[in-house]
Amino acid sequence: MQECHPRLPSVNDGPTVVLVGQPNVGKSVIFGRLTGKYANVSNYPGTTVEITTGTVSLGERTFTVIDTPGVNSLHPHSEDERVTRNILLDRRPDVIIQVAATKNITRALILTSQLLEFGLPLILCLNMSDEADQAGIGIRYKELSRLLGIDVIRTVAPEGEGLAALKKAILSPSAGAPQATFSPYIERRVDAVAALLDSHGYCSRSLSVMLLSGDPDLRKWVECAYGEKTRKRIGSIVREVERHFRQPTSLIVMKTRQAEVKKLVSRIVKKGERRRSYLGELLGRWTREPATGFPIFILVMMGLYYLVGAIGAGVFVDFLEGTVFGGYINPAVISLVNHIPWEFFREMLVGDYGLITMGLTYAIAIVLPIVGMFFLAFGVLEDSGYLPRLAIMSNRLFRVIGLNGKAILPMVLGLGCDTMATMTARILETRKERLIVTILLALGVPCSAQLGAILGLTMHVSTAGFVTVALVVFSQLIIVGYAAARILPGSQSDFIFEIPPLRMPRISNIVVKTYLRVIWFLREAIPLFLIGTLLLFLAAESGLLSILEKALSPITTGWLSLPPEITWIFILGFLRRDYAAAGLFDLVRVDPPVLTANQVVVALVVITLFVPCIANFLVMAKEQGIKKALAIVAFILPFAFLIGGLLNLFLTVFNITL
Ligand SMILES: Nc1nc2c(ncn2[C@@H]2O[C@H](COP(=O)(O)OP(=O)(O)OP(=O)(O)O)[C@@H](O)[C@H]2O)c(=O)[nH]1
Ligand SMILES: [Mg+2]
Repeated sequence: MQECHPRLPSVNDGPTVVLVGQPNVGKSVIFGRLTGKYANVSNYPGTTVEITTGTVSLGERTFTVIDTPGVNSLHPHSEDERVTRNILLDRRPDVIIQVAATKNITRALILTSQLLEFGLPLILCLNMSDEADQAGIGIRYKELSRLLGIDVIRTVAPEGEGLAALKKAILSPSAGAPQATFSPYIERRVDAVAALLDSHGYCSRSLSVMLLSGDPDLRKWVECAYGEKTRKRIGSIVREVERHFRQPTSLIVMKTRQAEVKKLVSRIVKKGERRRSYLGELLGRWTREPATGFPIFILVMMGLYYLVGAIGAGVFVDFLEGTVFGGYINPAVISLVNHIPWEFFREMLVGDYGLITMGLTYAIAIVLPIVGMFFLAFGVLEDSGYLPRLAIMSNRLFRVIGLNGKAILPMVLGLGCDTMATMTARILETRKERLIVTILLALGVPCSAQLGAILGLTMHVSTAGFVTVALVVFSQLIIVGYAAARILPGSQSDFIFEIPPLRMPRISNIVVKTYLRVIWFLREAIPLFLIGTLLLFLAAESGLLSILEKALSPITTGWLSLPPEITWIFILGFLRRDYAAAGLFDLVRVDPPVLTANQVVVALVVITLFVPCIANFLVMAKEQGIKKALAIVAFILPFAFLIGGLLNLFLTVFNITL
């Protein structure tokens, strides 16, 4: 058979276990527990948007384990859901583990009913049973297992509870039997479609039900895999069923499943005493309601401002830059380097644009403490379940810019790293929404190091400076979003978003996550910082830098009223946003400062709105195609200078000093 789906990244051949389940139910925690490999774990739906693979050895056998993005059903609505559905079709896993939140067992069992139709070995892992216990929801595990014909295992993944039983079950799983029986009319059509697919011989009942439910994506796949003739024959059966019923077939299928699951649930769920956690519930409600939610939001932001701006960009940077690098490392390196007879190399290493005195110092002494603090604070926010709550409060605002509250996740994650966040845009349902989010991320969502520099620098300047930068950037996001929502073709989706409960962040998860992010930052940033410094050094030595400074002076010193030194900062901005931020940070902290308060604010606005860094550009090209990525950059670059200049004009005309 022809290959009709994007193949997975190469994984070892051999038995495969696929973890599937609704979003935010603990799949990635179980993946980590099984494979010993960390997959990102956060308390919001949509953490995993791409598959992660690892291995586990059980007895004599080594299984490839695949962690997948959460799915609400096997009729995908978004890009990440499609990834999961396609894996089941492509990969013919040897074992499917459905991970479920025990508290939401009804929803989980609807997915189970779909998974059983694949006819593949299935294990149902009822996770988060600690939370179900608290809510007074008891499960008759044995009975459920008997009724479904598969292993049902109780787990509390972060504690490792039930993992041994899960591993045992992987070695001898059973396939169970389809639960949902549809009306005889539909059953006959299911069989007819399945017969057409039978040459494939794989999960034909499940495929058949999905096709009858009207899945345009699958129809294309059928044409590719079975040819046009089969697609047309199936198409005519699908249309016949559609004509027969007044309602969409998917709705009828879903109703049958719901009825079956309802019967099942009444047999296996025991309601017990609910143990209330008043504080958790109260806080959970307060963060969602506007009257209390808004002040809490301000408090959270102030906390972030203090941690990243005052402690990260203040105390830690001062210590690392002043004491560690300024007091020990740089003097020691300079005295060593002074033994080198060639001035060119001495300058290259420790001069004004020295690899060590500038490149490494910026990366480790300025950016690292800022992003480190940010990652730590952000990890706590991610794990508490606070971020998705912002979705409710921001839904109205997002409507204006062609999105809905769900888009808050990629936008807020952009504050960590715009590159990662651009990938998270996959959780959005329509192409248009994904494109708008990609544009806005590239345009005006500062990444962690930039944000840290904004916070740190405006602390040097004034609160008015911070407010100005924030207002200008925010208003541009709204204006551009508003325009994009009207200009770009495509549709906007409804706001359906699962809000998880507030959970106590787990220190071990936050430590691992922050550590991995810091390592990732060092790996990504240091080479680029060094390359950037080298290029800058060569440009300065060859005289190219002063030529560029002159050539760009109508914009830099003219339109923006900034000193000529700003040129190299803008050039670095092309490479990495945080490098530009660090450069600016350095220019302001020297005594006397090279920039006035107004200039700092104008420069910050420009570098925040400035082009995305190389990594972000590459991801944009991957997700949206090179043409759109180039178009976005072609729009943003002049736009950033335009807005910076207009702000400068405004401040000058009205004689405002920040
Ligand atoms: N109390 C409790 N929390 C859990 C349990 N399992 C996972 N969690 C928490 O639930 C949240 C979601 O876990 P993930 O592993 O990221 O969930 P996921 O299913 O991979 O989510 P997506 O990738 O978004 O689909 C995290 O905050 C976990 O710490 C559990 O058994 N009990
Ligand atoms: Mg996950």
